[in-house]
Amino acid sequence: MRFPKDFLFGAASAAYQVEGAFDEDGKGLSNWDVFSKIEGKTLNGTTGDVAVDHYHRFKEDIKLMAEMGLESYRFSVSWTRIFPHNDGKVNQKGLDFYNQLIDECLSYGIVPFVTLYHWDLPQYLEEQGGWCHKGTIDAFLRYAEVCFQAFGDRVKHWITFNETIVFTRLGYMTGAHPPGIRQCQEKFFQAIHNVMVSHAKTVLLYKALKQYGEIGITHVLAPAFPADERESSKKAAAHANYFETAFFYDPVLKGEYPQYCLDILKERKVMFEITEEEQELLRKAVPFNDFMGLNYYQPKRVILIEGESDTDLSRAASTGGVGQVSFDGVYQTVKLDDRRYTKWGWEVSPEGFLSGLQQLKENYGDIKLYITENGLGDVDPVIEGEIMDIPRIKYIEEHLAVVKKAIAGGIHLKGYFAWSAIDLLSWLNGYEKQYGFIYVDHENNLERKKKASFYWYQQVIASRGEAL
Ligand code: BGP
Repeated sequence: MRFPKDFLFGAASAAYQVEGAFDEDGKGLSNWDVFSKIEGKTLNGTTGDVAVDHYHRFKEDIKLMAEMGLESYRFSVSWTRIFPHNDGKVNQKGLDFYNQLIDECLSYGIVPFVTLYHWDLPQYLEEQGGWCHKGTIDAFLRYAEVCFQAFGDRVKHWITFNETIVFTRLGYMTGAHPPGIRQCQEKFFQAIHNVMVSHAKTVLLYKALKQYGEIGITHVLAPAFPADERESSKKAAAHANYFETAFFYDPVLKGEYPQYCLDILKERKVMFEITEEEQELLRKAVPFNDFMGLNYYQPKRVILIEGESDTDLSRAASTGGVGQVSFDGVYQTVKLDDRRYTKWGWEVSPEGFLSGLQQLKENYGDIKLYITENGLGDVDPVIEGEIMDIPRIKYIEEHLAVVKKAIAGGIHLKGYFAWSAIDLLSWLNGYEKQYGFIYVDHENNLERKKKASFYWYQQVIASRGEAL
């Protein structure tokens, strides 16, 4: 079987991780511009000030993507290029940059798939309370509207938010991301809810503008499985699936939060504020969500924590490796002897991917899906000057085979975006953890080089995945 004609083979990036030019052409400071400069926050103090300089080299990068045969490029807009300061004024140079980027993609027939929010919040909004502050919802809406008006004639695929669970959990529970707050369940849930309201309002706004494109949100897909046969582990997995999946998917696809979670939050006195009007809004937006974006890297193998939980996470655990303790200290992820793991302790599990997709179909029906991220973070071997990222080829091959199987099994999957198009900054792991098809030489003026996976993906796209 070949992948259907209208299936998009893509690759992704995010503004802070690739662009650099953090203070050029009128750009304001984001929370990440500020946070990454606080000692000890990122690996060896790495920042995205220059990143891989995509801001200046996007033409070269898009040309390479076109050569690879990429059908769609998922990138995000940096909010502070558009609204640099807290004065409501739009920065024309910021719009110009994205207009050029979009036009460059289109000149090669590459479909731009645009994320509005991939974690770089304007610092002035962070200082006012960030996602816990209702004012951020209005600011986001205004920003989204300006993007729709400026780019919507050419951009027909929009993602509102990337991985709400990650930036809120790391922002308010583990403190590993801005605003660096630890163990604050009230703020964590309030922030999630405010993001869900922003998403619903943005979807309704987009539909009211009648631009006839599609809009959705990207969530993490990380199905939880009991790590062993114990009843307590089964309970842990069920609890994890409620709080890490249903709590995020339900408000978008059902218009309400799972009652199981609400009861627990009320009992623990960490219930967030939700008005009647907001509740209504979530419900109203449900039928207007055109798709769900899914970022899949790994499943979770969980056990219940007995006794006191150690919530002081190691860097590996706080960046997704095994050993993560849940936000409420009820369960934790564990490493299993018979599984494969990456150098960063992320499990490699195409089977988990397939079960996750099947569970989604069972719980939410026949929704349109895009895999908006999937890939292998590795230290790529360089052999005689060639970047031989064979483990990445294997990883993507196995996961694309799952996508094919899922489509054959009736799952409505319309595209796959590998993370990432080009090597880029890993939020907390610096430039060491590579994901791209295109290598960036940090020792040599950020020169670009095609990896083995580049030629492999080129072949996959050209043959529409026939051999997978
Ligand atoms: C996702 C993010 C991406 C990317 C990826 C890999 O959660 O949406 O922006 O960073 O994970 O993560 P990491 O760089 O930590 O390996």
